[in-house]
Amino acid sequence: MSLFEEITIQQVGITYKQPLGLFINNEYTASSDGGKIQTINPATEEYITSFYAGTEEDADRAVVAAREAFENHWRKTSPKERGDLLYKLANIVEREKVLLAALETLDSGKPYHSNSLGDINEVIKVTRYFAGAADKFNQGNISSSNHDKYGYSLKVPYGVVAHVIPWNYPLLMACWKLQGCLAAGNCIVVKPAENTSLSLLYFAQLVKEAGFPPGVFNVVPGYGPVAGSRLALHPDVDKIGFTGSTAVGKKIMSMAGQSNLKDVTLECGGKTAAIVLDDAILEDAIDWLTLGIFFNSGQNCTANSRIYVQESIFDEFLSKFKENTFKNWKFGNNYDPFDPECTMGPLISKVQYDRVSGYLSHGKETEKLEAIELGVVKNGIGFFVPPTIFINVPQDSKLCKEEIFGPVAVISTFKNYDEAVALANDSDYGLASCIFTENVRKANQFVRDARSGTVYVNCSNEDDISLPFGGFKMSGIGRELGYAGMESYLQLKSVHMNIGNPSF
Ligand code: TXE
Repeated sequence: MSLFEEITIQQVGITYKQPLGLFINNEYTASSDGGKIQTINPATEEYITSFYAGTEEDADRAVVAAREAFENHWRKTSPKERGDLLYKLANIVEREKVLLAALETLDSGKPYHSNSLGDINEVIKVTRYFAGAADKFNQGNISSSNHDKYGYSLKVPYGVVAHVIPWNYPLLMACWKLQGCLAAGNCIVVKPAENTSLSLLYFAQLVKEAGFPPGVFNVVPGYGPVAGSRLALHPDVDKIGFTGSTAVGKKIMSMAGQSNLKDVTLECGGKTAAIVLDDAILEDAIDWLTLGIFFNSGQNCTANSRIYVQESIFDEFLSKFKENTFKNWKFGNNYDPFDPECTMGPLISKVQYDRVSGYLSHGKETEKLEAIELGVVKNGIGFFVPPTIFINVPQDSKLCKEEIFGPVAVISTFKNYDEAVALANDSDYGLASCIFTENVRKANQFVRDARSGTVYVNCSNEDDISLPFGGFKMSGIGRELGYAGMESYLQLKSVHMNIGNPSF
């Protein structure tokens, strides 16, 4: 029962030891029943390795470790101590950047140069951001009490916080949550996605190296309905943070309610609409929009998968959109995500490949929509899907309503601003919206009209970790990043300090 395996990633010339065990109390350990999950390279379909899958008992073990660490010492640490540890962690991640990025590419198929390195750079950035935030975003208020009383509110950590992570940004989505949560003073049990656990397992030993004490940071990889559900139902978990599908987000919320009414932060799916008005600078808009739908092969919760273009500029838009896609979005030589030319990798798994292919055939065959493929997949190995657009799609089409989570956009027209806003807001989701226009009044009006947690004006899928991120409607509850990324992991305690009357 080996807890490590030597893996070579030839493309970056690195051989390293991959941890395969759960990480509890700063040690790697086998799962209670010895069960493992196989992981494969989605670009080649080759087997990489197998890691231990946490059971309910293992999740319980991790929660006990986290609780003990919280009560015995972590809750007594100062914000500065936590910030210092996060700064150390950021430096260690920087040292390991090439390996971590290569690992993401191997395990998830992300293009190494244009995508994975960026993910790890952002992990470093977000770690430093919350290191600095540790002693700043947690201040309470003093109330205007009477002379005999001193009333104030404190922001305190929850205690034990569980996190359930998706596979589209394996380490980055984890760090969006974990760093703010640690900075706030909580202890953590995190479950990565089944198909992308390697990077977080490797990262765990870096957390230990930075000096985080045993039990503060625990990783329990495993299946959602087993380890994930146990964490959501656990009576001693105080809060759960989740990113994934809306269907599972609903289950997490319901499990939180069924058990101990733990608090939840949910970041669920999206169906971002982008409006292109006739005065937009088309080349710029199209650069953003192809990035917004094809980056990470469309596996983004904010992917601008619905594009509404003002009727009068539709033909020009379409021809420039096609040209831009052919030029910028490529599988690279030999369909190798490590190739410097590769900007588009495979989908994460056979399951996702089948799901996205199902939408493509539904659009083409069942709804008889006009589809245009803007790339060719030739080799038949790996879960590659060509960038595809559907033209003039009716608003009630499944392609307009459901999150496809692949490189697939619907492009339709509108006559005027009011119609465009009605179309954009016509969704169960409300994660993000975009508008492209040179008219500042229209842009400002859209910022007010859009029913979404984020509004992009003349951009799309823009990264900014200093701004809160989260959804309206069925896209979720709560916020990550920015001041909210720490506030989400703090709760308010009000204090009535009687310094006047010795008795009532
Ligand atoms: O997600 P799941 P899947 C959307 C996207 C995609 C669809 C399905 O539309 O096509 O979801 O992807 C854990 N209790 N997003 O099936 O199942 C699971 O182990 C507790 C959007 O992979 O939601 C994994 O760790 N946990 C999204 C995590 O939930 C459970 C990112 C996400 O998996 C569980 C990913 C359960 N019963 C997918 N079942 C985004 N918002 O960015 C599963 N999990």
